[in-house]
Amino acid sequence: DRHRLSFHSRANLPGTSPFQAQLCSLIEKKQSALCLAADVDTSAELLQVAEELGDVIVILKTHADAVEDWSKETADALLEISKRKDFLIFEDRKFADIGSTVQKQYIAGPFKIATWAHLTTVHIFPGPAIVRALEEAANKLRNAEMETTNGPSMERGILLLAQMSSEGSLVTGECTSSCIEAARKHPDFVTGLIGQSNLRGPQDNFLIMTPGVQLPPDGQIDDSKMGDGLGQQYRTPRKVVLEEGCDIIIVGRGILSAQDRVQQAEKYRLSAWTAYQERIA
Ligand code: 6AU
Repeated sequence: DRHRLSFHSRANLPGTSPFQAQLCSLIEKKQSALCLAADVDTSAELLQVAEELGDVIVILKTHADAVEDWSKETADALLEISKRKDFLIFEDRKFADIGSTVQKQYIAGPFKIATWAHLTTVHIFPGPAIVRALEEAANKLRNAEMETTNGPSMERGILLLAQMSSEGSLVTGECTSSCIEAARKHPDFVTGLIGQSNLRGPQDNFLIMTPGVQLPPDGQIDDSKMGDGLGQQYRTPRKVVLEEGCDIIIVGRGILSAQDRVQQAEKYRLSAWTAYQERIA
């Protein structure tokens, strides 16, 4: 099964898309399968955590619509840091509308997500056309970039929400299997799934990215009852990477609420990396 293969081997498998391969290689290079959920309130804080933690992570996840002073300058500055520190930007937009509407929300509006985000999240419940619509929009943008500049400005892909970390989630069953089906049908655009377990079949190359991850407080081993009181449920990096076979951990408050964020991010990076090495050994 592919979750026993190294990211390096997976990058070189025949069915792996160029973007998936790039991400796998970046993970190997930085020895990090850590995505930071940069859930902060202002642009200044966002750019500060990007500078601070950029070396330790492979992906920085944003909620642009929760940043009170988001602007084009924020996006430009974040892109500059992402190039310098070598990480991808992931806007966690959770698109969930008809194709024509999500095209506009992706390309235009106040955020112009497609112009600065390498990855964004998408719900499958409006039906599979949502994937086709966003892929078409991304391709159009890519073609326009090819015509006006020397080449495309960035790789673009989506992550389908196949399972959620929150208690009582209805993203299960048919939703989960439709996401897997869409990922197989659009291997160049569906970079991965947001999930809580290894949803790959033996031939699948998409990545599994997993939120709801936290290390238990010092001295405490039992992680079975960790949550935030608002539905979020947490499991440890070791559990999701080694036991569940997930690829990338997504961590927000576990890192952001620490006194020393760099040291804490390093703890999460190492914990996930050690579990990954054990998994492929
Ligand atoms: O580590 P936390 O709990 O502080 O933050 C988790 C982050 C948040 C959520 O919006 C997001 O992960 N998230 C998602 C994503 C990434 O789409 C899906 C999910 O099922 N659960 C979840 O928490 O920014």
